[in-house]
Amino acid sequence: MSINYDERIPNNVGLSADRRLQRALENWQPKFLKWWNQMGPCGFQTADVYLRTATSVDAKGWATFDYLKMPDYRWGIFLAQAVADRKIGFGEHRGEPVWQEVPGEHRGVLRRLIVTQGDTEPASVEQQRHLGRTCPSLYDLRNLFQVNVEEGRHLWAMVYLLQAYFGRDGREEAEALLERRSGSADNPRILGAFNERTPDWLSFFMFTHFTDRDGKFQLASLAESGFDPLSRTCRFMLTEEAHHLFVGETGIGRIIARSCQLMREHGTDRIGDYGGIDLAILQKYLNFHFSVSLDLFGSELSTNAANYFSTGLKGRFKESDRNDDHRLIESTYPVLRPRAGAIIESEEPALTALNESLRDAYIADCARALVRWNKGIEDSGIDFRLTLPHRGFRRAIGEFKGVYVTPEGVPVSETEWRAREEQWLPTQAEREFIGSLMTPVVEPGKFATWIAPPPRGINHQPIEMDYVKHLPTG
Ligand code: BYC
Ligand code: FE
Ligand code: FE
Repeated sequence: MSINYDERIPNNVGLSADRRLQRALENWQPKFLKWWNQMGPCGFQTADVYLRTATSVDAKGWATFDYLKMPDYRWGIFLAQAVADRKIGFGEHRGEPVWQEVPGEHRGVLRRLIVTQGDTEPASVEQQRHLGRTCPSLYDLRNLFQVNVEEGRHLWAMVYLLQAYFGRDGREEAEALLERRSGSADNPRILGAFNERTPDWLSFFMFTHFTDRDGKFQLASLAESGFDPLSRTCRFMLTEEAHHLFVGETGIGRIIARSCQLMREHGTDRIGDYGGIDLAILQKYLNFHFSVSLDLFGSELSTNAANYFSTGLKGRFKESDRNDDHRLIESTYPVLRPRAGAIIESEEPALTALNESLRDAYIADCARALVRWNKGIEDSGIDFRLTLPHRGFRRAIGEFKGVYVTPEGVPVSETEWRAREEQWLPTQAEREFIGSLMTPVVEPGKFATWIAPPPRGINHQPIEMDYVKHLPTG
């Protein structure tokens, strides 16, 4: 399954054999590049970045690393290897052969799922476009750009499906994906989190940890799809996604390590004067990014979600590892719901509760990372523990929308919640303080005051390698 790099659009889908599709994608390619140049990493398009590029889709050794200017990155179409005789694993069509073409009756719904997924990818690039100028190190700068070019490739992954399988509608959607803008008042991105700002690197690491992790769970669910091209696309995207999650989790871990070091050195937990980030401020950023990412799973009770599943379009996380009937017609699932000033657990039809069960898997994954961070804090002898806020805290979608819940999970009045909001979420002054720490560090091997160096470099290279060369001057 090696990738053909001789073509204008690198691919492993035999693009040259389909002239119509090839023309459609070659027509979209310059529009993508125009978007990348306008909305991609601001100020760094001519820098040489030590990037990995996909060379095959094998489990082992699928990438090469080299210096590249980002607009020269070989964005392309890479599907994971087909599974022979694959069968639909869930829903009404369980046991039937997977679809290689879009079933007519599911066309609209499937297109919508693909568009929603595709929309997040360029959105994140737009959100992160100003971060290069305030990088804490060349190592981190390179990781930012790696994430950015791969999110660009994820857009290609979805645009391929739209162009290949959805005719004129698909072509129109592919154009619209380049037209919406993160945070725009009149043409915003589709999902809430992708219209928030990512103004500083603490936000960036929180985003790659918490919001890219929604990507992991959504892509894994779509990788179960009965529509085989979607499944194969998502399977390969997941291998790229792992790096984004690595950037987020280790980025926050390194901030924590540095904060703990400064706290010990100076015998105080207020380390702002020493160029560090107080763990209490980090907790507030965590509260924000966790809650905004929880909204991405949709409503607790969703007939959309039930339909995606019953029709075989979107499965559950690790569907095939589960020991049940994979149809869920009779099953129930416990869902937390606000009721008359309390939060109660209510057994709901498992089919309509699928968004909530995916959210549960996500929360458990976030909790595992939190244990690792807290272990680091504990090992430094510091008496502070990070926590995940309650799932009802600060929600804008679903059952908890318009309900005021503390991070501990206590429903309170709006007045009380607003009075205490500053204890839970970053204040303007704290955001400005974090902003003030964001002075660029571009000397190879050097790191900003607020973050520890990583234990090792990229691709077995030394930490002090010049991961980005020919930086803009001034
Ligand atoms: N913001 O029935 P419901 C990633 C809408 S991240 C705004 O509960 P459903 C990445 C919803 O669309 C992964 N609107 O929704 C990460 C619906 O609208 P309509 C992205 C929202 O369909 C970092 C209405 O509310 N992939 O890859 O059950 C960097 C009713 O909601 C939100 C996917 O999301 C929100 N947060 O579930 C780069 C997978 N939530 O139809 C990339 C594809 C809901 O009434 N998408 N709404 O107009 C899906 O599976 C589903 O669309 C959702 C929503 C899970 C998002
Ligand atoms: Fe992505
Ligand atoms: Fe990602």
